[in-house]
Amino acid sequence: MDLTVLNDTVAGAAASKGGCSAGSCGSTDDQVSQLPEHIREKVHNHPCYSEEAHHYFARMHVAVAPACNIQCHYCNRKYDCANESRPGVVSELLTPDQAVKKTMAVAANIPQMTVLGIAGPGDPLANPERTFETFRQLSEKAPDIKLCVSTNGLALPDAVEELSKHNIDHVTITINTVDPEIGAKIYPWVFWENRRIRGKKGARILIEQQQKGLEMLIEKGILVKVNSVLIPGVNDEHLKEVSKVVKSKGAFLHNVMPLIAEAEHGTFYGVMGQRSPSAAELQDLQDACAGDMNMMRHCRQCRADAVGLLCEDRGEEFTMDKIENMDIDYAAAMEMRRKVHDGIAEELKAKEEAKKQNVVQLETGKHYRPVLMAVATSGGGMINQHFGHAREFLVYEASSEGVRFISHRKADQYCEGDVSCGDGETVLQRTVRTLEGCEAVLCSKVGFEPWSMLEAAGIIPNNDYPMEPIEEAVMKHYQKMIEEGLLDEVSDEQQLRVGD
Ligand code: CLF
Ligand code: SF4
Repeated sequence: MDLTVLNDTVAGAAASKGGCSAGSCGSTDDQVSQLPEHIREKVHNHPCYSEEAHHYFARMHVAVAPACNIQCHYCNRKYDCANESRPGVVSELLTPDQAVKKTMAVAANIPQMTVLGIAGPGDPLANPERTFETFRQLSEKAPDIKLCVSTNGLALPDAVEELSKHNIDHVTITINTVDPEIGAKIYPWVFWENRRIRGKKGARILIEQQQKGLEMLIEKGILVKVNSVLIPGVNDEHLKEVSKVVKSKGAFLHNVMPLIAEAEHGTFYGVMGQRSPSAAELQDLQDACAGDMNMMRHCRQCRADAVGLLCEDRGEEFTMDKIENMDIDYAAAMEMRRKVHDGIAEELKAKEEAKKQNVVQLETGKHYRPVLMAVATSGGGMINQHFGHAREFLVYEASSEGVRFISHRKADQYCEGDVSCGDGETVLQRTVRTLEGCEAVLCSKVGFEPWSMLEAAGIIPNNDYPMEPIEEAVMKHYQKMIEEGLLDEVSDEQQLRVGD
């Protein structure tokens, strides 16, 4: 048992509680706190279903499902299912027994791990024996872990009854279209009733099964998240319609993910030169869909054997050879897990209270243009990472309406050496380019060289808010920019909420 994990977590919780008590900003991300109690109870510690939870709680995947029953043009079957993972990643395939052992080992060593998902490497429901055997054993042996599954939906209607028996209250369906014409451009075939069915006919079957499965899950009271892959020129305009349809049927959250199409992955789209969307195109579409639906913006397109917080992957620590040598006392681990979860719950409650109490108006009462800021964090909802250590930056928008999370942007660790990326660009140059559009980057520390390069690119580095809650720091910095006369006034009517 790794006691340092618990100590770090509890210490982190206490530290951030102290920081939080000073107040919070006008966060606009109140999706979870505004939910009905019964749904809130289900999502409060699910890192994918709650943006807030993803700073504190971890998930893990077990790769038990190798087969698939459809073909997507963005998938190469040598790799993990690209409906929920980055293409080009290969996971260690496990038997159900190995998967259960691995889950117990991770739960004992990472008490923040609350969710076990099956998301590949193929389609979990095209491998029902392996998937359900894993769920059956885990619902008996580790009842405190939430079970979650992600599917393309073709076999979903036949699996709903079995899913409902295993305490699974979260299902993700990847729905890229509700129109068979568009479907035929994404899915060359589906394998249905022992035959390969191509084109529009196959796409129609898939769409009908997805919609039927969605309705059946809602009927059973199971929470449904819909994933959609944004494919420019194929389903980009159409995804607004998809959002409307799935919301009307009761889906709770929509996760629009960018297509990743690289020729070296050997996918149809990659080879044909189909382009991926830009960060701005993705954000525009997410904003357009947000009028109809709760949008997920913090998805990391995890691998089918991912372990840890969404922003990290600790899979290397839990390979089967390492697990075989671990001595796991699950009863003791359960006790520790409970303590850690209680500590996090207390911290989140304190944060929520502070948010309610510290809504302050700016003296000026004026309205300024929104600003994008990047943040370096290693979790816990704090500004707690050195610029050079960041493997990703979270991007927030500050405006008169408050602070909202926009997206994450991947980076390489500059501190490992500013070597060339192979295309004449250094790691640091590439990181600065990744932050395009942001006007500030908040981190716990930043070195001289990146400081100058960021400034030259019009991105102001800042290390004034170490160990402060992210949203509070972003709003403070926005206020500072206003005071320094850096922002244009948009109107004098709106008020700005700000924490102290
Ligand atoms: Fe896994 Fe998916 Fe469950 Fe989450 S992932 S099965 S819902 S526990 Fe989450 Fe990863 Fe995005 Fe998936 S960040 S790829 S949405
Ligand atoms: Fe690949 Fe997943 Fe599509 Fe199957 S459902 S073809 S594994 S991306």
